[in-house]
Amino acid sequence: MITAVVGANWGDEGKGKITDVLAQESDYIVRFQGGSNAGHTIKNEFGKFGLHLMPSGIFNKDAVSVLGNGVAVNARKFIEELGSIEDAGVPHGKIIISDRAQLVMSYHMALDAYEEERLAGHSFGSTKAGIAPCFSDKYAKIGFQVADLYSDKDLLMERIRNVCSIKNVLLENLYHKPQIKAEDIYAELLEYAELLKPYVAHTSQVLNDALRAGKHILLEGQLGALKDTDHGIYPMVTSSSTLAGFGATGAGLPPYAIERIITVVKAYSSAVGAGAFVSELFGDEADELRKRGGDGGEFGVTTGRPRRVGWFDAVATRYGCMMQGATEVAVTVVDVLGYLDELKICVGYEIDGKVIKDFPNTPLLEKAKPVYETLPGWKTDIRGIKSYDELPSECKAYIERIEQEIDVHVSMVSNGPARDELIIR
Ligand code: 2SA
Ligand code: MG
Repeated sequence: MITAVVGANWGDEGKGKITDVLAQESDYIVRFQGGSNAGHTIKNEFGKFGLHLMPSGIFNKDAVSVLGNGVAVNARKFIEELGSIEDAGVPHGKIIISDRAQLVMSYHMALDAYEEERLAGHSFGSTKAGIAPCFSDKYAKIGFQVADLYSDKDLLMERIRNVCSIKNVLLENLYHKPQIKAEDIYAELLEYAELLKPYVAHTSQVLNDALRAGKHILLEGQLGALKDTDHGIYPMVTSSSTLAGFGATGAGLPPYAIERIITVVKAYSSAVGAGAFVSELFGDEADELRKRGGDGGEFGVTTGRPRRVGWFDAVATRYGCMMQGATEVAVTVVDVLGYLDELKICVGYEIDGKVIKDFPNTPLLEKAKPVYETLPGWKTDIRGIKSYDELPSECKAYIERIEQEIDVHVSMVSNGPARDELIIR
């Protein structure tokens, strides 16, 4: 059977932790989209890790970690990350990378940074990990799949020269930056061929065989529904689908086999990068929440930049859960909110004098003002609590109000960063 762990919000919901917990009972843990733009924080007996490309299941030595065909693979980052995990003494399991995954090239990262620089005050706030240029090239059919690393030199050179002629027009005329040379790109591909060789596999075949053999497969999503290319706050989105439905494509598995879609919902809102954020907080209130949030503050795991924070947005989250096809919800970082006298929940958007409950398209979203409901705080530290019934009544009321708004059963409540700080309801 297949389980997916995905995000309902703007990313950084705590999917890494939930994946790490579920990975203990999984045979395969698969990343199916995104690339090293992701930052998944995990705290376990080996230490605290900020994973980017590596599936969060790497800590189960009996499971296979898979980078599926839907992933943008940065070979150098992959080796670097693996090295840091090995240096920490983690006895990890086998890792395989799809021969159909796209390669992130050095010019993708450069072009991502140049474009953000060119857009200046109007930039997307990308992670500069080369994600948008890499996925654009994939769909423009000028990208390189991992399998291409082991193909005939003449064929490869022809494609490289084509890429150079396209990219160099941009580099020279738009960005006024150094051009790329075919020999350098070839050398880069040779380097990646060497680095990735031990890991390359026909992963969709491996996964389908595993599925037929009754193995447990866990699909690990990156970012959240609101950063999905189609259904998110376009164009302030990422360049691959963040939805569980895409898990079938990005891993090469049958869609009907995804039985459980655990959608991770953050107990307050956070986002990085540009884009409308209706329930955003500013000033001291925001600083306080940012400082107390996450595990050591709400700062980007990849870029280190401060995250924008705000009240729980029920309109956006209900939509996020719907787009994910959530079968159950895990609410995370609830412990962080224990300092507040009262909490607000955004239960509607006011647009041009009318209150709506269904998440609108981007031009309308830009005009939306939050409609809040206020709930009492619980004013106590809930870390260490092991059962749902033992939570303070105000905390349960907050969770149950969220549940009512999103209309999906809350099956897990995370009350701390560690693996065992998870209440199963
Ligand atoms: P990109 O780099 O092309 O995918 O950026 C496009 C938008 O997607 C957002 N984005 C993210 N949002 C939250 N978390 C992300 N990962 C890191 C983390 C981010 C970091 O976990 O902290 O370190 O800053 C992530 N990656 C991409 C991005 O902000 C753009 O809005
Ligand atoms: Mg993250």
